[in-house]
Amino acid sequence: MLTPEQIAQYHREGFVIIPNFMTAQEVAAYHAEMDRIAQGNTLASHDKTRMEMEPDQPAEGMLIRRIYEPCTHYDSFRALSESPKLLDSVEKLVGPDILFHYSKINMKPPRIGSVVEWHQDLSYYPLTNRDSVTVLFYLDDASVTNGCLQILPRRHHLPLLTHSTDGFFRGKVTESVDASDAILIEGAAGTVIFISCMTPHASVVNTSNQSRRTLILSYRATDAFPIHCHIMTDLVEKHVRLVRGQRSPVARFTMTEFPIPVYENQIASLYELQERSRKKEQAA
Ligand SMILES: O=C(O)CCC(=O)C(=O)O
Repeated sequence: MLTPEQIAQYHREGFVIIPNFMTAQEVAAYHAEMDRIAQGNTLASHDKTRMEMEPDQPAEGMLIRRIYEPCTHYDSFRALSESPKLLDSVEKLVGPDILFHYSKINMKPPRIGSVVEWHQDLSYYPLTNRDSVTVLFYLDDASVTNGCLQILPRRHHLPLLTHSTDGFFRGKVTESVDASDAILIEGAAGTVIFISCMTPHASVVNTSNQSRRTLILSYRATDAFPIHCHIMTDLVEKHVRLVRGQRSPVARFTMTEFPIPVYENQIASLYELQERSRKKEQAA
């Protein structure tokens, strides 16, 4: 359960860090589950509906970049998404009526783990209001060398930064970012970080020999309705479920306008979108 000071920090800074949210035993159980999920998948042959592989490895390489929607597909992660301990904290941030929105595991394997450039989560999933929180668990000790999270504090009340060029969504902030006050969040496995959906965040490549896995869940108030953005909304919304309180008969609007993410080609993951954007910038 978050303390009043932690809740105040979230609203003031746009994030709050809680060490030791998970026990070492819980972390170990999630490691075993991830090993089970990963088994038998290679770059050449993997279940594309369940995971994305690191692209820079041999065909028989087994390094996974992202596991999709663990809280939909696997019981232990689903149980976490509905656990009273976690929902009690989420309730303090978005109110008593809560929808589970989506989940993912970013694997950032040793020596290869991909970069994540600055972005704000709401740019991907526009909603009628900002009562949406990203819950990021460190499942490994995270440091500067294995690509811990970086955050820009106190930006969450400002308008959305630009994430498009030439009218197309690039999956990352495309205007120049003043990162002089960026906070690098090192932390032990079991730490959780609650992040406003409007807080810009990023992480660098993993240059170490240690993996850096993050489990990310997103929740929103039931009166934060999705603004329909083509097939992307349908794909994500099928994972949405009521986890506490009541569904809302009204949508609450707190913004008068919001940019729609328009994809240049087919829908792509954050990694692919950002990679394409970097290639485009290099070619220009
Ligand atoms: O795992 C990370 O480093 C953060 C990733 C992230 O922000 C995302 O997947 O939206």
